[in-house]
Amino acid sequence: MRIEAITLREIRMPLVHFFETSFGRTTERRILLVTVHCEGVDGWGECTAGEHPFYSEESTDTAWYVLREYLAPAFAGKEIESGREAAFRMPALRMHRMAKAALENAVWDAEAQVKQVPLWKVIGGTRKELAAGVSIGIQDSHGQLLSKIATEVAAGYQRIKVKVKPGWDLAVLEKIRAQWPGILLSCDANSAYTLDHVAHLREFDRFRLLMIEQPLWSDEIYLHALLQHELTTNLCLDESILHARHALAAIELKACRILNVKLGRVGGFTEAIRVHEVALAAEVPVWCGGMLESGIGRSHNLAMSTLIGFSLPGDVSASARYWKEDIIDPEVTVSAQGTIAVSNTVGRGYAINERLIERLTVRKEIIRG
Ligand code: OSB
Ligand code: MG
Repeated sequence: MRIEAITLREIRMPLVHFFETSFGRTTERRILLVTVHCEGVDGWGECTAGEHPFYSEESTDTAWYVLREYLAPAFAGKEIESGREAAFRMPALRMHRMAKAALENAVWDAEAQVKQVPLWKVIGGTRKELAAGVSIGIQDSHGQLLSKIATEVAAGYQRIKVKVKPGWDLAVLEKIRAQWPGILLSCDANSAYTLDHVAHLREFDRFRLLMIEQPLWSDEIYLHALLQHELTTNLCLDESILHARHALAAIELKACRILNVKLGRVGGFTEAIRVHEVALAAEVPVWCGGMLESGIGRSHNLAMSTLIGFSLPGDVSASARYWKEDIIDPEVTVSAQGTIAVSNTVGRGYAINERLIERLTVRKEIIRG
């Protein structure tokens, strides 16, 4: 298929409720969307970079720059057959994986549409029903957090994850466990701790957590192995895993027993599939992480979660938890059992609400071949 043009656009979407991690609070998303216009089909991708370079070095603006100056010009006007080929033909610039993923994933979407099959089948997925979990940010008070958890448990979500940091951890987990002794519970520190906290982190063991996600530095694997050795609770790495070689290193060093896979963080479907294969071979369970995506990124996450190794509930939950109105139709919904049914429709499985996208757009640029 020939890519005739590529549209970059930024949309603004206010969150229904703010989302706070150990690195800051988000109230409104600035989301970069990529559309590849091929003969007769439009493939869509979402860049998962944040508004500020806090989770990783990328931001909405750095991704815009890299896509406009380097990535889109390398593909506009070119012949390309598949998402996998897009990964191999990506310009040799370092890092900027979220920018690359937005473009590569748009090509995967276009490929699925041209082949007239669901995207999840193109990537080799098999799951038909996905287990959904939620990630709940740091709140203004313990009471506010407990009431949010009550809402999500009542909605049926199969795993609750809470954000933690020094000063918002042991007392919070204590209260959660007192109220819900049996739920599948985990926490995510987004690198808020150091090795000075080993004794402190050992106290987490009594809460029977499924995992502690990314307690230490975002660029560290080896020291997570030292920490894992000191804890009974499973560690899970998020920020530290940028590609399949990192996944292999983390598994061989026993730096974690669970892996979080994010399409943007690893640079797109091609590398995410490789990470999944490394984990599967080592029998390390993986799950799909979230980056407060709009429905477009969310539908890509659902496709990825159909791969067989995604055996734990992910951070992919209902559109309505984030948005007053999502940009896809239908929106993503979750059953009372906390599951998401996989769509059998061609492509990503959710139509694009172009009128709403147009209304939310604050800048747009078309790169032609
Ligand atoms: O670490 O998983 C994370 C959101 C922004 C940046 C990093 C993370 C998160 C989440 C949100 O936990 C998951 C979601 O999309 O609900
Ligand atoms: Mg995380």
